[in-house]
Amino acid sequence: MAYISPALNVMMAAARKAARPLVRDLGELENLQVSMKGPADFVSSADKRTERILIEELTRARPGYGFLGEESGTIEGKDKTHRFIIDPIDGTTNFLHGIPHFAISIGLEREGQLVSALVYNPATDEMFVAEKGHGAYLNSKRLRVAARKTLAGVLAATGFPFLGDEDKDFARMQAELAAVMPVTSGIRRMGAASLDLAYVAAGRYDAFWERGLAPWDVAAGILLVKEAQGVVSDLNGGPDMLEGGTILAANDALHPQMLKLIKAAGK
Ligand code: 2AM
Ligand code: CA
Repeated sequence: MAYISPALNVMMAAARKAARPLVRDLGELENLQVSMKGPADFVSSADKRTERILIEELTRARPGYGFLGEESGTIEGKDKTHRFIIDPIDGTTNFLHGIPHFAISIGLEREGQLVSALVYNPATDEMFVAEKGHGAYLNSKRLRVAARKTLAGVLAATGFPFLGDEDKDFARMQAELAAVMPVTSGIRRMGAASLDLAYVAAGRYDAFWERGLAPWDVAAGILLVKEAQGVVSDLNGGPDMLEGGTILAANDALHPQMLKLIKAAGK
């Protein structure tokens, strides 16, 4: 069984509560796809509502903890040693299109270190959790990154640069795809970084890399991968993947191989 700390228990309860209306919304969005009004406003309000419920529930159980949320930004708490990092709907574009691949992501930092993590996909009811020093779990099954050691069989995941990013990012992405595609068995681009990292932790993907991410996209996923015995770094191979915007996650054998490929492509 998973070791679930009291804090993680609180995070799981908050995520389940915030997820309930999202499941209803998903059904509604499937209908809105064919309406003229379009679902964009609907999604923006779902995003805000989800973050509000999460903050309310977490604050009730842990008054004083600070927050960094995609919608609310930084909320200072009285307790300066704890901070929740929240993405209310990661994979917003999927949600908007009625595609059941999105997640609530919550990471908890204690003195600047990630100690508890949750990535929950309400549409599939897959709850990925990790506790520093106690492993990563999917529902209550212990997770371990894939064992594959050579690039040939690798299924890698990535994300594309966002609209508005400069041309050089697109050129670099194309170069990276051109480098990775021929030497691996495939690339996926599913559009929710938190789930990409959870899938690496679960051994579904062998590797994941992306640029231009925010802390709330990756906070929980970083701990999930580490606790599943994976290796996570930024795309320079350094430790700045939470704030620095770039990330590479894989097992210890593949991580240096992927890093070398991606770095060489970016030159
Ligand atoms: P979102 O769905 O919460 O926006 C897709 O490549 C990943 O990038 C998703 O996790 C998505 O999160 C995130 N993303 C999309 N636009 C972003 C932006 N402007 N800044 C940071 N992350 C972004
Ligand atoms: Ca996000």
